[in-house]
Amino acid sequence: MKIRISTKVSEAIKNGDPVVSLESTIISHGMPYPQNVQTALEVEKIICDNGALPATIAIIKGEAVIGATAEDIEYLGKKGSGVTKCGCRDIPVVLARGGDGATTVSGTIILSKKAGIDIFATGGIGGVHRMAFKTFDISRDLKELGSNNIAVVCAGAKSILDLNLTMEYLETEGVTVIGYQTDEFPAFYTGKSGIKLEVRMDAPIDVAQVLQTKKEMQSTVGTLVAVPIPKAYEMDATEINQAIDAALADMNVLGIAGKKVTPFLLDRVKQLTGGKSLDANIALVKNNAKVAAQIAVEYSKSGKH
Ligand code: PSU
Ligand code: MN
Repeated sequence: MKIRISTKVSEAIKNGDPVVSLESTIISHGMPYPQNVQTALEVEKIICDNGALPATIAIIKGEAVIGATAEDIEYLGKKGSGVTKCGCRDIPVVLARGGDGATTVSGTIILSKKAGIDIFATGGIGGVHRMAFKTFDISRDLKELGSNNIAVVCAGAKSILDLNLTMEYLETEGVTVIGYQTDEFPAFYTGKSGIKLEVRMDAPIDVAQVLQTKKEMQSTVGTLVAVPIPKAYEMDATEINQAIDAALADMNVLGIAGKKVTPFLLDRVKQLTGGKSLDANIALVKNNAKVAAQIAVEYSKSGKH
């Protein structure tokens, strides 16, 4: 297996300095070019401005990259869905073939842990799909969160999924779910899902203490830090839910299945909301990056005591 860890990132990991990893499917399959590249670079800058080091993760020409360069990000963003969407099962195939891959949440968790990174920021995680009792469509993201001690900072999950079943699955997997400055599991485009959370934390240091405790326990299970989209960017719940229902109906008519489901729904929702969902998406990813960097700074301090 070929792996390229940027010098800065490997130094920071060795020293226990704050590092935040980032996924790349959001670049290739989650947003259109050039907003995808622009957002990815801005997100990295936000992490730096908040005192941590970003490490975007991807596979480029058969090499697992931990800490993609600006050129790598431009390359992935331009190729878009021409890059293989890499979850857990796809990584070895793309590496062995010398191909290009964009890592999903599950893929990014695996490569983050391989490099020794404990905190990862993204937009939304995959989950249990609606009608999963018939389709069996449950994202690998949940299994990977359940088997790696990593903190994933996200804006909850989209209601293209069944959020109640997703929460049940996270409980089965033993994933600690923390509402960051919220009592409710956020629904990505909106802060509210109606699903109450047991654990709420309001400061980065409180989350960092949980992560430090899990490290000391040698836990092998992940943590989900759910951060609501900033109020100013929240979408109208009725509008977004109508778009999601229409996208799901289109998916059923077209018979979309397997790994194409999530990218199809994301793209359809974007079309149906006239691009409004993209603005919300960009705003929440940036906010998650900031929160993840702040948590990483506190986590690093607690590790050096
Ligand atoms: N949800 C989003 N945006 C995304 C994804 C999910 O709101 O970009 C991407 C992430 O990379 C996630 C993946 O890990 O889709 C989940 O795909 P699947 O449902 O096929 O497991
Ligand atoms: Mn799936």
